[in-house]
Amino acid sequence: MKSIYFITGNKGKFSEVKEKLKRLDVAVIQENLGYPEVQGDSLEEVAGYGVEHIKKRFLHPFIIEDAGLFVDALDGFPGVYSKYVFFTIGCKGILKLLEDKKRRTAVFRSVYAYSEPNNKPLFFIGECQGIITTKERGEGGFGYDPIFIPDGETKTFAEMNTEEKNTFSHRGKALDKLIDFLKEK
Ligand code: ITT
Repeated sequence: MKSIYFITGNKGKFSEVKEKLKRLDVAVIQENLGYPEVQGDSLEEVAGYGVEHIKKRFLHPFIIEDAGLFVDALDGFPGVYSKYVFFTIGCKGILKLLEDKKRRTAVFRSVYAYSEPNNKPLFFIGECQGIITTKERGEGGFGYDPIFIPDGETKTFAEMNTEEKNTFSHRGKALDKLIDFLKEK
């Protein structure tokens, strides 16, 4: 069985990836090495810096992922700042910022970077459009899941199980592209 390292400190992300890769003959191993998340203009830029940093210390093929929530009425905020904003103002803070806003559309974006020694990283991108709720709903998932409903659904991501969330989510879509690539390898 092939194995791949996923460098992440986020358990929620890791379970989603494990769930998805279990159908493929690939074992995914979590490594919480930590890497600096530089403040870039795009998720690709942030992931690209992460890859260069990890490559110097880790000599196996690996993946990292950078994700964020981009809210239209807030001009794309929190976007590349999603982690910091989550740990400071959280879901409640985002709801507060949107209190008087009719426009509640948002998009989750996910970028995977696949890296192997001596090669440039490859990027796989996924998006999920949806709306921001007016209240937090659901106990599952992580991060902004309790305030996000994907288009065409009534449940928030936090009200879905991992498999269900993966069928809609930005991470699930980006991961499908990564899986297609890994199958060919
Ligand atoms: P890494 O160790 O993999 O970098 P992280 O927690 O730092 O994990 P990111 O920087 O990629 O994750 O994501 C930024 C934040 O965006 C994250 O802390 C969550 O609050 C939020 N987020 C990302 N993906 C999400 C998802 O699928 N559902 C809800 N919130 C999400």
